[in-house]
Amino acid sequence: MKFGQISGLFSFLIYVTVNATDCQDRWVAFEGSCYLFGHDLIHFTEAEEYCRHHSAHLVQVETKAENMFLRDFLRDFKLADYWIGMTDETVEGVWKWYSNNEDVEYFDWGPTEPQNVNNEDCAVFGDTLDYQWADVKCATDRKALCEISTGNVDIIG
Ligand SMILES: [Ca+2]
Ligand SMILES: [Ca+2]
Ligand SMILES: [Ca+2]
Repeated sequence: MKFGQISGLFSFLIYVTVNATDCQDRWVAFEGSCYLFGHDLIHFTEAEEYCRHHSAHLVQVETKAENMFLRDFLRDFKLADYWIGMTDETVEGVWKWYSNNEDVEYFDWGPTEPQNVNNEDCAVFGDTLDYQWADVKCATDRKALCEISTGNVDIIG
């Protein structure tokens, strides 16, 4: 393990300790939700399956506060693009949460996003956009970012 990884892990452990609430190991807490940052680069539907395997869904970003928390967290680790659990595959430009088909109401698109280049119907926190959002093709490889709200935490034990 390289020094950068060790110091990153150390920061992570401090972070988790300070914010420890009801989340399981490896999950990060913020305002009633727990988040899991996946390691593998996988397609959108595979990422959602990964989250469901953990009794969660791909992240749903409902508020500016939640968005800023996640962007700050991703920025500290500078890892990769992370899937957001929404799609406009049914009606172009109309974004719905993948898990419940409800309208997405808060957005934080990067400066030139979304462009729907060659039909981009999924979305990520963009590593090259300071973790603002970009639409991308669903069948591309990004990392999963799972969320479970505390209202659901009791079913994962
Ligand atoms: Ca949320
Ligand atoms: Ca689109
Ligand atoms: Ca795009």
